[in-house]
Amino acid sequence: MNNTEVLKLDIRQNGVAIVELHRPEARNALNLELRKALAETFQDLSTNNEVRVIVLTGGEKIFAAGADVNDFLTASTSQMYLRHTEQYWQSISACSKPVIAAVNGYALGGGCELAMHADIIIASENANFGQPEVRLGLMPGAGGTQRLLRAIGKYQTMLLALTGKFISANEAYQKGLVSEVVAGDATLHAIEIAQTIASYSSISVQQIKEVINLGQDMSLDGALALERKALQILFDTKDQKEGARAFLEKRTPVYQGE
Ligand code: CO8
Repeated sequence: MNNTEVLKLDIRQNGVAIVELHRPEARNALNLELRKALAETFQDLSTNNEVRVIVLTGGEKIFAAGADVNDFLTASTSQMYLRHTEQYWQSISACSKPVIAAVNGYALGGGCELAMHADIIIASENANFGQPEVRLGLMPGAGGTQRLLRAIGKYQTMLLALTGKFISANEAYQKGLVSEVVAGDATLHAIEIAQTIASYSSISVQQIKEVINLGQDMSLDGALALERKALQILFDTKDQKEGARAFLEKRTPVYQGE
């Protein structure tokens, strides 16, 4: 699991991994090389026991300007199909550990879709979100019509996807696309949140993530049953007993992830 030219990786002792897109000359446009590097990195982080929470950032200036338009110049339908780029996205969406997107600057097109693969989105005040594919004779293809729909509803999604307009971090927050807007660098704040989450039992954290994500597309009764079962499973963990004991003994719990 090494740094590549287009992706930087920093794994910290406290269980937080920071994944940084690094194509500044192309505004972090997601070419195939970057998407493959992202997929491989997320696969490795998913199975790395030292990592409990992942922060995904584009650095201080921009999150990502979308798919690399150069990849679209001559591509045919069958070439696009045979790229099977869904495999790259799946390694991010299937990650069992919480992913926090830290958005400074633009998150556009595939960049906005990448942010929506995260579980929490922290944006700096200067961030902008949008699905401008329609301006290029295209449409979103990695969740911009579906994840956005589930996040902000039909009428807001239609407006963004059909006009290609950009919205500010504060507008995105008001619509429910962003978890928190911060005055400074979104990455620093995302790392603070990641540290808090990493200090909890990784089993309970992963169960919470799984139930929220699965439950969102289930019937309420099914999702409530899933929630009850996941809660019951936690009663067989050492961490659950440690959490209860530590509370009663008025001390900080020491979780083992077991
Ligand atoms: N693809 C390729 N190159 C790009 C992209 C991009 N998406 N965005 C910027 N660049 C390049 C520019 O061509 C320019 O290159 P050069 O220096 O060689 O001329 C360099 O980055 C700097 O760009 P700007 O001068 O435009 O920089 P600004 O800071 O003035 O503007 C913006 C930044 C606002 C981000 C602007 O570059 C922009 O609007 N970019 C395009 C945004 C866009 O239309 N995105 C949607 C792309 S389509 C898409 O995402 C489809 C998703 C489908 C599925 C998901 C796949 C990942």
